[in-house]
Amino acid sequence: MDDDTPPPDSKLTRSKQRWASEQKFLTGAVSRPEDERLPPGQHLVRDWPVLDLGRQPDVSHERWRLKIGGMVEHPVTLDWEAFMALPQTNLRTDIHCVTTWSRYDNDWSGVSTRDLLDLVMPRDEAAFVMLHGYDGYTTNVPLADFAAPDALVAHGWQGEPLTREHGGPARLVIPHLYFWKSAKWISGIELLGADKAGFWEVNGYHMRGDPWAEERYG
Ligand SMILES: Nc1nc2c(c(=O)[nH]1)N[C@H]1C(S)=C(S)[C@@H](COP(=O)(O)O)O[C@H]1N2
Ligand SMILES: [Mo]
Repeated sequence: MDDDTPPPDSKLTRSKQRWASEQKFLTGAVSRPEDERLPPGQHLVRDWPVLDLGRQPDVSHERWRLKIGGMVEHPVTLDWEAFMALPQTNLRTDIHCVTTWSRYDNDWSGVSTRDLLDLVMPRDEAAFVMLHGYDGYTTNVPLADFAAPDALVAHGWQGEPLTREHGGPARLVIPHLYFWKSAKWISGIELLGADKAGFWEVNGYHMRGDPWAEERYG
């Protein structure tokens, strides 16, 4: 993993820190009406924006490893071959980014987080997950959200390999949370007993990040 390199400072990073302190984009709406597909304060886009810390690691399939550890019975480090040999899942989901864009109908292929958890067997005390990316990015989620039935580590999008700019070879996708929780270039899944703030969470963003409750800022 390249986790020991601190994420770079950038203009976007600084504006997002400022938005958190100003509570930008909050509308005050909270409930999710049955027939509503677009969460409060969001607008629909057709293209797929690229957002990250400005460093897009180039990770070959040969070098790629996914380490799953922490509070689990059987920690594993998967190489690409072992990852691709796991049961494969295809899912269509929406994306909701905290910067207010949403994108409908993304066709993902990958390995469901439930299948990954079955492999390592979380201990009873495990309640949170820290995700690590090859760019040094981290983000935290409750284990229950990580284990949602439509969450997966994706290597394909619309029938093609996931591109490097969108987190290829593989990224996390947790569709029911804001997209910053979906770590690109995923290198590690670390199960924790107590919640711990990741990169954006340290910088004023929410520990859970439910778009329907507008959990933008913590
Ligand atoms: N490793 C890593 N994952 C990341 C990020 C990042 O900077 N590094 N940015 C997050 C944010 S803020 C968003 S909105 C989405 C953007 O994914 P996309 O570029 O594929 O749209 O990735 C998330 N995952
Ligand atoms: Mo984001």
